[in-house]
Amino acid sequence: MHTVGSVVAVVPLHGEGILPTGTRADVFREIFWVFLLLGTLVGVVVIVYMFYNAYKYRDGGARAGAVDGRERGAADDRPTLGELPTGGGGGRKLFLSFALSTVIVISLIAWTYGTLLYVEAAPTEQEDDVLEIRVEAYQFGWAFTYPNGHTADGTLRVPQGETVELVVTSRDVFHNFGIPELRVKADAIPGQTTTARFTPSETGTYQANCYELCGAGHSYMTAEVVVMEPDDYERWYENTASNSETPSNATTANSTTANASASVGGDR
Ligand SMILES: [Cu+2]
Repeated sequence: MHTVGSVVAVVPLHGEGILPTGTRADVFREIFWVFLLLGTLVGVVVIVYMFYNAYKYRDGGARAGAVDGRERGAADDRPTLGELPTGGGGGRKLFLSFALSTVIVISLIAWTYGTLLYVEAAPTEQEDDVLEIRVEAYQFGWAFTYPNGHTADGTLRVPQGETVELVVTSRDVFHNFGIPELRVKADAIPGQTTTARFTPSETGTYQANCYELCGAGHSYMTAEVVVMEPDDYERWYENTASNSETPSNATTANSTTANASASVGGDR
């Protein structure tokens, strides 16, 4: 049983640095906040500066006198009609804004890239500690196969706090398995497998969707993801042996789960 804390502990390199730590969900949350805060900051600076200039160079009603250039008063640096504004300061402002933008953009690229390298990095846990579940997409649903051969259609059960590795593939066309709340997403491609790891930190029921337009039933192609207390999960798992769960409403479920069992047998 591994907690989020132990995952962080084995990655000391990122412990005190600027790169995020924790599960995928934590990392993506941090990226989201950094981009939101920086974007808001830049937006506020640009908009405040725009209003400042709009106010500073507002029409004071002295337009008629400004035509001959002699009565321009306080706003002496105001461009006249037809004159291109220089920006003032001998290009200093232009240089400063370019330099600042470059620094911000390059740091963001470097930081995001480093962060994604961390997310995509080789697993930090031993293979034995990972619960591997095979996910098979079909038009239009999901079949999950557990290490003991148990197959469930439409419901994925995982224990809280344990690292789960999804091995995702498809029986027919391209699909994409995603659980937005857990920040998990993986392509489901026929003839290939894609893996995705996650460590659910809270129990609850989440929804998985298909994220690759795959036909008329695409928008109904959902699955339930139940994150259970580890003890509850163990108890449930003990009883699964190799019998299969079938959804109550789908008429095609029997044939599809039969296919799942057959293909799993062949693959292993
Ligand atoms: Cu699909």
